[in-house]
Amino acid sequence: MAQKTALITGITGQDGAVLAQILLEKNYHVHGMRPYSAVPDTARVEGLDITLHYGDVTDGGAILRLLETIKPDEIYNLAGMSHVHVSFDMPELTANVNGLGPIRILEAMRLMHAQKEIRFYQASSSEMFGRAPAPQSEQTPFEPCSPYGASKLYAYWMVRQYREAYGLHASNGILFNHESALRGEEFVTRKITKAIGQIEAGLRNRVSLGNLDAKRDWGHAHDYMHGAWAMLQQKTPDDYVLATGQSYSVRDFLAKAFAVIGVNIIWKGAGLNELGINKQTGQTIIDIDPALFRPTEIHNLIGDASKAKHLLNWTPRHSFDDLVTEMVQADRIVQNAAPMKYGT
Ligand code: G4F
Repeated sequence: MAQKTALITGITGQDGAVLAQILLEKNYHVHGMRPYSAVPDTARVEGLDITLHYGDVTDGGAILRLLETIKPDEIYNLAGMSHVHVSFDMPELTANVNGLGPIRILEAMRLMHAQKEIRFYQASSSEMFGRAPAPQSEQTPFEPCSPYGASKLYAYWMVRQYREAYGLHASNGILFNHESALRGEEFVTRKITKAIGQIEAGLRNRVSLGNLDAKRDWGHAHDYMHGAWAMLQQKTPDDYVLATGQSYSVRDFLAKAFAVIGVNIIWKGAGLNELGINKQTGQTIIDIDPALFRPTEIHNLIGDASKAKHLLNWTPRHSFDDLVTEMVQADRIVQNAAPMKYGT
């Protein structure tokens, strides 16, 4: 079979790096688009046999030139302003990058459609469900409650629009939270596992967090990027939820993660005065910072991935326990000899 060419936008992030590894294993020629950054941002893809290009989803001309040059078979749009809390501070930028960015790619594809059929994957998000009651599936009406969720929802509908109006092979992957040792440190799971490694090594005393009772359906990035690839192998484009079907609170994640290094937590106090105490030593290891609460919050996400299971034969391989253990172990300073990797 001829070697396929893929373009990944947002290649320097967790998902981009994981997907690049999966595609290389499948013998793809992998191109990555990354925005200019004054500080080094390619650590996650260091050593991979890929071609990097400067480009940005806010620059339509750059995208069109790139597509004309590399003529990809598949495009995975993983570029985005991905931090939900930050989207409240930068709603316009969030709309431009997350909402309009995919349209710039779809427009370029539309211009090239006569020359070449390109398949397109859009990183849609469970954040689009917002306040909709769990469990959430492709049939659940969306009710976003953040600028991030609203921006992703606009892009979701535009992907469907281009699919229906112009016959583009464009699919939405509605992915619930997915994590790994490559997760950015600004997201709660990695923030916790990184802090645990530092607390264990005596480099800090505690970690400050926001809402401990929010529940998320946390899966492993490797499983989810494999699902993204599977979506583009289908003859017909479509929209799919990827999720584990189980949800845990931030508090549950903390308990499991600290248990990996043998620490049990006792909770004392309530609300903003709540503290997590190390049962063995009596030291405070968790406190609450009101600045980390969001103006509006999703309380519970649980995905129903039956459609992906049925049509893509997709099923998550990693359990919640596997995920938490892998992330904590990767961030241990005391006993961690292995370099960061996403797991298998
Ligand atoms: O890790 P988070 O920041 O992820 P969030 O907001 O669920 O979004 C992630 O998943 C989405 C898929 O549903 C993606 F679309 C999105 O790009 C991103 O990858 O926060 C998870 C929960 C929230 O309820 C938050 O309020 O953790 C709570 N939380 C509590 N303390 C915290 C903190 N979140 C962060 N980031 N930092 C804290 O200190």
